[in-house]
Amino acid sequence: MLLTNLTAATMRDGYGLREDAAILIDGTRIAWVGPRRDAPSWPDVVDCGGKLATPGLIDCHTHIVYGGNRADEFEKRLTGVPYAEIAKAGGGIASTVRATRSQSEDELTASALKRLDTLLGEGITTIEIKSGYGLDLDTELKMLKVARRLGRMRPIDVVTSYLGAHALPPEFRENRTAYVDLVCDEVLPAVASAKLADAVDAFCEGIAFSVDETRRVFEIARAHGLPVKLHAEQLTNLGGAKMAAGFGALSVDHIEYLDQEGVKAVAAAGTVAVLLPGAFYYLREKQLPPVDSLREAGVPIAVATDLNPGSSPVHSILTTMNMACVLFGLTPQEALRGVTVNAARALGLADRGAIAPGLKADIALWEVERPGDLAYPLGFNPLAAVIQNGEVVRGRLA
Ligand code: DI6
Ligand code: FE
Repeated sequence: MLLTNLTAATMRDGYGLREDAAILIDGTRIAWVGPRRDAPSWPDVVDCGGKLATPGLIDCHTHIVYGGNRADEFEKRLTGVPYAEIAKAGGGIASTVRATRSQSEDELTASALKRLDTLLGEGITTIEIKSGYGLDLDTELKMLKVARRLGRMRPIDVVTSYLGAHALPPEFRENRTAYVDLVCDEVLPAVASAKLADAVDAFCEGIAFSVDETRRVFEIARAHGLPVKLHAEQLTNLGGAKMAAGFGALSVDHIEYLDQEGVKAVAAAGTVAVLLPGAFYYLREKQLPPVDSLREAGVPIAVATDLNPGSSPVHSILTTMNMACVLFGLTPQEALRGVTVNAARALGLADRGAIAPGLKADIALWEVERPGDLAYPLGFNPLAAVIQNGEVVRGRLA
């Protein structure tokens, strides 16, 4: 089909704005984009009524598969108990682990679908989903199977990450090394041979895993041909991002405490910096990520919801874009690049994230005048329609 009478934010360069444009979709791919008057003639023409077209949005960091509820911890934190202290006392991630282990695949699927449907309502066409609330072989496999299944149940591409090194499970409290052994010798190889993960992630932090422990996991990931990414420098500066860059990591995520040396390493490796303002907001953090240094070093910046039951129960990519602007000082253009072209790069996906010939026909149409309108209001959703894989899966184009 030929979409005409639209403004296209192609994201090729800045917004890559094309006014009075047309987009030709042939099968599952974009075949052509340019000025309406130069459009090739095509039998199936749709007048889009002046809407804004962007690439389908990409949420490149989420934990939407989980059991249980941690609203009680929110209440505790607001009486002054810190996140790290709740975690040490057996709450936090460990509490979600207990609930996730006790639920069936069907139960986990049902609750995750509600979260996914909320995100889909804001034009997301690709989502990354992590494991990491199982921490044993069966539950990690269960979470990843649920994630894959979600991708078959809705018009969305799901990319999965195995996050075995997320927290130390209670049964290994006295023996950290034995848990890292389990991840390296048993679970990661099983996940890899079942082809359930597209990447390997870890949480490198004082309350989680050290740089040396994380490196062990990454070496096994590399041996299985899986790319790595890292939750790094969220609460302290351990140097995890630099180590991850040494493995050519796809992304380093959070990075509020990343120092200049870390920025240099990440820039040299071509690793994407994924900013997660939802966790910063909920944990009422003060340390800002080094946005100016990342810009100066030319590090691509992505933005994601980090949707999870504890530190970021954020079910909105548009709100997250706004938070990235208000809290971290990104421009609306950087925020939109952060959920399109740079988010695609953070997932290692070269076939999407922009509107250009040859790329996947994943497009969101918005009832807005200009792309800056997407990151500006809070709680207002101007989504008009979504095309995924060349098919209209939501709303109306005209
Ligand atoms: N960092 C995060 O943002 C999530 N995991 C992580 O390592 C939060 C996990 C949680 O609190 O449940
Ligand atoms: Fe996370």
